[in-house]
Amino acid sequence: MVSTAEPVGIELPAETVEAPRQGVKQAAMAPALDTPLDRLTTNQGLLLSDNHNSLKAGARGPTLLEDFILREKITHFDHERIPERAVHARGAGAHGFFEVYQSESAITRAGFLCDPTVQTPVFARFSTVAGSRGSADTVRDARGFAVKFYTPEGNVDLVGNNIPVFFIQDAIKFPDLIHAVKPEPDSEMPQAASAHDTFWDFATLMPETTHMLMWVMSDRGIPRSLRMMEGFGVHTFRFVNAHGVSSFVKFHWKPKLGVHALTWDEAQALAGQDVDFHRRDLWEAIASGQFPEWELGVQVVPEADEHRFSFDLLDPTKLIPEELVPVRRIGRMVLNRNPDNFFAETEQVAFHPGHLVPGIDFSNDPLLQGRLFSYTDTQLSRLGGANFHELPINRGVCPMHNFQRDGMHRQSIGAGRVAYEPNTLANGEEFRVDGRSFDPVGPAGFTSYPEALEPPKLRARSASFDEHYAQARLFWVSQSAPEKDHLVAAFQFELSKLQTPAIRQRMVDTLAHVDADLAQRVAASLGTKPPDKAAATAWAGFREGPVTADLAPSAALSMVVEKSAGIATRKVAILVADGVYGLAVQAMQKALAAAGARSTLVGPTLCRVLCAEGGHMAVDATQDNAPSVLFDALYLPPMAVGADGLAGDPRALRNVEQACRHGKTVAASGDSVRLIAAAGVDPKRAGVLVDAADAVSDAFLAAFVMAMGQHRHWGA
Ligand code: HDE
Repeated sequence: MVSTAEPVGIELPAETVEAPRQGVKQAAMAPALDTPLDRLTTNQGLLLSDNHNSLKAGARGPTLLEDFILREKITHFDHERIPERAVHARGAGAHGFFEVYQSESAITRAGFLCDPTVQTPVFARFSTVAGSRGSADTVRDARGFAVKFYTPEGNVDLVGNNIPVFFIQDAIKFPDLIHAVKPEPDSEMPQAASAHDTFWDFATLMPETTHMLMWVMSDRGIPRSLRMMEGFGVHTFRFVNAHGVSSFVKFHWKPKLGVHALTWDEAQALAGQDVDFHRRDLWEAIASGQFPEWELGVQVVPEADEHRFSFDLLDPTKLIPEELVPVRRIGRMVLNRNPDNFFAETEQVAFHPGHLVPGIDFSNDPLLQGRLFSYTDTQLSRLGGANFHELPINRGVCPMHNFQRDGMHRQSIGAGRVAYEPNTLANGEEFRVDGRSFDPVGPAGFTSYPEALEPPKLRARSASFDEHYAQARLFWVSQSAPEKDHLVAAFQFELSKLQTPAIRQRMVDTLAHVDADLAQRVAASLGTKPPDKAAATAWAGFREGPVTADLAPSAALSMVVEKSAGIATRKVAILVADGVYGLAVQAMQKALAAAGARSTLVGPTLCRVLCAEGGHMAVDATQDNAPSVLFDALYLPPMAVGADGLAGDPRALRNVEQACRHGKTVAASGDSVRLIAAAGVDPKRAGVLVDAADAVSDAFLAAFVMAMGQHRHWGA
């Protein structure tokens, strides 16, 4: 296995890539002038003598049209923006690598899944769905989880989400879904939020959305970190091995740091306190060498078992419970390099579920089939033409050759007179195999899986897609009590924002099909009539199907941490002020660093604080610019008795109260213990650790680390 000590990124082909016969070259990027970085030039390379003043008729006179330097600079600026993605506009990306643990040749002939000695470069992009490019990271939404593998056989894109199912079953409903969730067209409100009438109007009229609604309203809709999300390919794909044997496959990404969420209150505060919360978290983790890691898992279903489930494998509103088909972890992805340029890489990267290599193929999932059209099409308007595959971030690492030519922003220079096939002129001699002038490469080439079809042509949906509630119920019964509370609160919040009471009623009636208790709890604060299952059946009757037997609760669907996932990369605020015991602070910092966590000294101001032992301590942030929502835990170190400490600082009290309300670990030592009660928090509350001693003991430090590893403490 190749060592991972050094960061591995994409090695883009810098020089000419010679095609087999007809010479296609990457454009030779004229390195004519090696301009030193301390000089400026125009885009044509003309050295500038002044970059501060435009050309004028007299120092106080009008600017001259002649000023081609001003015009070039401003014209370029005027055209800096490209259309943002229609969905998933807000995102963050990173480079890294993928490696398979052992050859998976028994199930697929995809080269990058068959050779454990190879590290495949990847670029991953995570995103929200509904918000525009500048919207907040922490809104309630599904998250995109897209990975581009640069393999020697061609690029493979796994374009998934952090939720294993989707809202709709057929691609033809996608524009409706997105128009419903996006800001309403007259007012362009609300931004990056599903809590408005049009979304719930659509959702309640489309009962197939119910399962995904459960996931989005759960804590999965507000991840703690992009590094702490699962990823899912959602659709059923196909693997095909070298013998042509096909099996169905669902893809999973399992994060090494576990799956964790924010609280809704925290998520809303963060949308103001740090709109870039997730992007910054990913960037800082990679920059500090704490590389995020996921394992790639697969659920493989032999073709013969296609119909053995109570749901249809082709229905993207259903998952395969891990209890029925275990997830086998086959490799790992490490993200170890931040982009050099957000626009060139994260913004211009173009994913497409149809980017694949021999050994991977599609199922007939009607949502997936529609996506196979959409992704190239969208790049044409977003990236301005048909040559987006030549942008450095999209270029493959394998040779590429065909006779497509020209178009906007073409970069490769196709030499020679031949741009058609068959031909006899490309090589100066006749070259023909089976009447073609290219080598069809036999089994090495991609061939679609020859699935037998007997299709009447019709617009219809399979009756096997008709059941919409059993897996929504499975999700509900698989949640822990606090997760259920959060889910109920999320439905209540979203539905309370609606202006049309009838939509609210439709949703609680729909929830009655999922679980009576859930529906009643959601309805309780909304002033609706009691949930009425029959009413939902009446208006949703056109899609009502048989309700299958309940599935057993699935532990994999809950995010509750049963054993400590460790605290690596977690952030702790240590609140300091004049009179702090510096030795206690140092002991805590050391213990946190040993566990891989990061600490920030938060002071009343940015001025250094006086230590009880004498001397000073520098601070990193202030009570104003670093509120508790930016951290996973708080520590209140001991203060010299008589020092004002933090007890008189309302900001510190607010941070303590907020951190406890958000279920975080809060510890206090010595005189600072009184802050807990002063903040209105019961010192016996779960997750609160107090120790009257001025010196922190090893046992106290260990207890703090252990408590943080639980992520949250929901007890009172
Ligand atoms: Fe997408 N989707 N999508 N989608 N999607 C796009 O492509 C689309 C769907 C997903 O970081 C767009 O390049 C249709 C499911 C991700 O760049 C667009 C349908 C899943 C990303 C598009 C779906 C996804 C996109 C917008 C229904 C989870 C961001 C920009 C038939 C499995 C990729 C772009 C990135 C992006 C269309 C449904 C995931 C418009 C028509 C299901 C992660 O082409």
